[in-house]
Amino acid sequence: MSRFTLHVRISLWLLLFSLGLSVSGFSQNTSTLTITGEVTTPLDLTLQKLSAFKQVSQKVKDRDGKEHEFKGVALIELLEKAGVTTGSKLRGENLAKYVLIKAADGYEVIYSLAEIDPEFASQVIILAIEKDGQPLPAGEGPFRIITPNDKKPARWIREVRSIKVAFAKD
Ligand SMILES: Nc1nc2c(c(=O)[nH]1)N[C@H]1C(S)=C(S)[C@@H](COP(=O)(O)O)O[C@H]1N2
Ligand SMILES: [Mo]
Repeated sequence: MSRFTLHVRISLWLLLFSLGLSVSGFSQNTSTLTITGEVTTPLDLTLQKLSAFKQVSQKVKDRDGKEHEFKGVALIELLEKAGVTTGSKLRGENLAKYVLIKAADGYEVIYSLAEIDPEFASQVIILAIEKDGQPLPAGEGPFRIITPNDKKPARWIREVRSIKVAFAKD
């Protein structure tokens, strides 16, 4: 093979590789997260919109006992933006509301509103967009819930796509 052909081949590979990278980066950046159900304002959030909210971080240990620092937005802030019954409105029948969180792989978890509201809970549940200073990788992000006080990370749902607020009672 001539040096020229080799050069062309390497350039083509590099081009394809960087195209692949930008396509996967693009799909991460355009992923959206919806907040619907018992809300006054349904939300359609992107990574960019989430970056505009106040950022908080949480240091937690993963299931292997390794410490990580997750950064993102307090879940309560997002629910408040969507007009969910929080704070002084979280009483009476509203205490029977929960949030159902669904991921890209079909995994689902729930939290009751009282578990998320700071007037009840002492922990701050976050919708993380960064881990150890980097955007969450594909398969984990772009959005992941972190619940620092849960002793097991099973509700730290990765690849969150939707959050729906609903009544548990009829
Ligand atoms: N989307 C999604 N999130 C998920 C899971 C899953 O299967 N799908 N598994 C959960 C469980 S059971 C655990 S123990 C943790 C594992 O987190 P890790 O992958 O960071 O170790 O993710 C949680 N989040
Ligand atoms: Mo797990």
